[in-house]
Amino acid sequence: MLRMSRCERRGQTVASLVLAIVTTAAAAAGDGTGRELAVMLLTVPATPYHCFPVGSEVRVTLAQCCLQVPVSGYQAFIQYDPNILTFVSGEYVLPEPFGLPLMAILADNGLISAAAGINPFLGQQPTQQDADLVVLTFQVAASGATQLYFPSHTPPTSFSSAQGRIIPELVPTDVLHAHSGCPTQLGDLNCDGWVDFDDINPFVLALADPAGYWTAFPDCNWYNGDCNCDEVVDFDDINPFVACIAGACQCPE
Ligand SMILES: [Ca+2]
Ligand SMILES: [Ca+2]
Repeated sequence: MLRMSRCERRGQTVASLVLAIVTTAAAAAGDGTGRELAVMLLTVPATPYHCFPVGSEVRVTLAQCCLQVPVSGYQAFIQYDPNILTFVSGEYVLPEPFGLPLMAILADNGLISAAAGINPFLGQQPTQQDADLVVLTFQVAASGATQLYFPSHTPPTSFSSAQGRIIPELVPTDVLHAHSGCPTQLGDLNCDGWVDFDDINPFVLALADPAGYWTAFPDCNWYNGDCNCDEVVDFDDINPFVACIAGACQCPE
C-alpha cells in the first residue's frame, strides 16, 4: 500500500494501474523472474474536462514512482503532437533526486529527450524516492485532442540500477483537449454554481446571441453552454444541456 501513496494523487487511473502492477510483480516474485517494479509517468494539470484554451500554456510533469530498487539515473523519450502543442522549454527538477543533468532538454520533430543521474559531488546516492524529474512547458497552438506519451525508442526510456537497466511501466498523460475556449462548469450559464432551471434562459441567450450573452453575463463563461464540448454553442448542445439539467453532464473523452 505504501507504493500507492504518490500515485493516488495522480488519479484513479494510475492508482489502479499501479495496483495491477503490484499484483503482477508479486506473482512474478514467486516464479523467480525477478521483475522490478517501477513507473514513469506524465501528468498535466487537472482542469475541468482536461480542456486547455488555444494560446494558453500547459505544463507537463515527468515523474517517477514506485521504484522497487534504487536507481542512479534515467533517460526518457517523450512524444507530443507539434500540430497542437508548441514546445517552449524543458527544465530539470533539481537538485533531488538527480543533480546531474546529462543533456539539454530539446524538442526535435515532436520528440523530447531528457536524461539525468545522481551527482556524487553532491553526495547523492541511488534512490527509490518518488519524485518529479522534469517540467515541460508547451503553448497550445491549435484545437484538437492529444496525449503526451513515451514512444517506442532505441535506446528505450529506462532507469539505471545497480542490477542493470530497468524498463519501467510508462504512463502517458490523460487526453488533453485543446479548444478555442473551455467550459468551467458545463450547463451553468448564469455562473451561480448550480445547473438548474435558472440556466435555461441564459442558455437560450447563449445559443441565439453570443454577444448578447457576454454582455448580460460578463463574469460567466459562454463555453459553459457547449455541452457537447465541440467548441461552439449551437443546436447540437440542446440535448446535452437537457442532460446537464438532469444531472448527466459530461464532455465526451
Ligand atoms: Ca446556474
Ligand atoms: Ca457544442
